[in-house]
Amino acid sequence: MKNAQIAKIFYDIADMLEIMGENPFRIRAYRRAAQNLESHSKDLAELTKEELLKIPGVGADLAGKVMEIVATGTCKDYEALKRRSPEGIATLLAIPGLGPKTAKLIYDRFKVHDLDTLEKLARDHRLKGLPKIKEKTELNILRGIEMVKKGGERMPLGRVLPVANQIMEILRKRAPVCQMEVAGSIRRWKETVRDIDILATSSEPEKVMDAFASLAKAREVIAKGPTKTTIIYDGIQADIRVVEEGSFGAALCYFTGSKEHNIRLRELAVKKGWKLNEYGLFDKNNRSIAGKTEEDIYRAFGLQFIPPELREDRGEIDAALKGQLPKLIELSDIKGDLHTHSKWTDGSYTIEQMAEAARRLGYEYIAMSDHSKSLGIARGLNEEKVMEEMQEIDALNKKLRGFRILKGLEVDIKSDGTLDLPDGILSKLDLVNASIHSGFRQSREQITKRITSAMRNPFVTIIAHPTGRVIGGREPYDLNMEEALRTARETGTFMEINAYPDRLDLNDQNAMRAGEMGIRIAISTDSHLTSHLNMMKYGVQIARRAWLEKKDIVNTLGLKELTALLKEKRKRAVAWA
Ligand code: DGT
Ligand code: CA
Ligand code: ZN
Repeated sequence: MKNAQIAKIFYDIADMLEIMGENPFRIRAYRRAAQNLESHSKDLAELTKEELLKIPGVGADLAGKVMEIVATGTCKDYEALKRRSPEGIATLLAIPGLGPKTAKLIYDRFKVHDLDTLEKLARDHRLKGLPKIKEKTELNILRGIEMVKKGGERMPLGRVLPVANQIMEILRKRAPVCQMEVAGSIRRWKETVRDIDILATSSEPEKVMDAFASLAKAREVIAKGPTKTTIIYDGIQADIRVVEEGSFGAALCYFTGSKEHNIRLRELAVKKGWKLNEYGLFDKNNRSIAGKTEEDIYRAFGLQFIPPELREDRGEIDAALKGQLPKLIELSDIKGDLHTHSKWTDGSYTIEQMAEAARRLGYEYIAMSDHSKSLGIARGLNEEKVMEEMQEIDALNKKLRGFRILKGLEVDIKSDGTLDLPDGILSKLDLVNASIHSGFRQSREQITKRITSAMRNPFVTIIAHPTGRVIGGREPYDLNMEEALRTARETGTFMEINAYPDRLDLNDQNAMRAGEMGIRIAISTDSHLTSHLNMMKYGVQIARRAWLEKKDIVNTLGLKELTALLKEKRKRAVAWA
């Protein structure tokens, strides 16, 4: 448990006491203790009762509560207060910018206990009549409500990562930062993220805090201290911490997480009689063993360096102890993109423009994979149009040297499980992505049957976005993944990791399972714009989180090896047809 979480309970207690009109001295005592607990330099969870009692404002009663919270995550008095408080008042108190006094006023007058009603009251200017509430207060309340509504949501990594990079770019220019890295779930490339955690070293931490708090897009400064500041930036909560140079590696390790990985590391430390925290790795005499770099820390444990993407407690520590971590695929291993769209259907660029953009990325090939006819909204292609597009590709390929446009298609797997275009056409192409764009609500049996029958077609090379999910948009359809993967293995069909940040489909866990089963994977961007080709990195990172290596990914092959591989399934098809 972090100090801030413990302090928050004390702040909450103070707020509730205030709402109930309790003794102001008691309320102030809780607030003062909360402040000192929050800003305490050591982990409260690690302190003895004697050490707790040395913290200003913490007497025997509060020290006992801290220990209770550390042990159980809460304390009895807090739970009792919550039960005694008017229902829903906690919801009001959670709104930034709405203090307990105002919350109580509003509550007493309107008996509101949900955000929507309060929002309506504020919009209709019905709060304004209350003592001390002005139009500005109403605006603050509205902004606070918006933040609460957003705050609970996890956002796609693709939305947050560019923001984190932007913040760091500005700070590197404007603030005296020395080292700086993003930590937390972003550094682990988790598909969704709650907030931005930045770590830095600096000889002038306060200047860094000032620069961070005064970023132009910092709409709200939630907390600002000498070495830690929290803001809302572009609708996203962002924290920065400045740590000592000698602790940077330890802090980076701690704040990168995951929490579960940290717990496993700490267990290793305890076994050796050491102590690991965000300040460093220490022996039993409290002498520092490591802390400056993460590499030093993992080395001290006799572990291989564990890349952040693997730190999810999925067996990485045991593997690292044995020296058996995978040699993870890297973006630079990728030699081409196998799922892209052009103006022939719903893309915005010509084939030539897409090919040029791929070439600029250093690729050897790109597959055009426009939609088939049943996808009306994408102006899907019928047989004739497919053949016309292929002629254009042939012509372009004649002009190109050292680069090849592969002839592909994204064929729709229709609701009845048949493919949208006949084998006669599919067999003329270099590769076929097959995917589902309709009938998402079918039963598990039907969906699974659709996917596996598509796999049994010898000309279907890859199943694209195999679960159909859109992060924050659409749940995956009900596919029996194990059965699909077994059929992929049996038929020699590849599975896609769709790198588009709203999809990331297969996700890391499914991709990991596919890798374990020896199924080959294509990492593709599904680009509809030339700039989308740059999304490849998100797919590669999913593959890394899935423990995949270069050999698992088909588009790490050079053009010659890839074209040979693409023919294999067709040849083998005779055997299992
Ligand atoms: P998020 O923010 O939900 O997307 O995921 P994280 O992993 O970024 O989580 P966050 O921001 O709450 O905390 C950042 C890291 O700090 C987390 O990955 C591990 C570390 N951490 C946070 N709380 C604890 C804790 O109670 N115990 C341990 N061992 N580590 C923690
Ligand atoms: Ca985080
Ligand atoms: Zn597509």
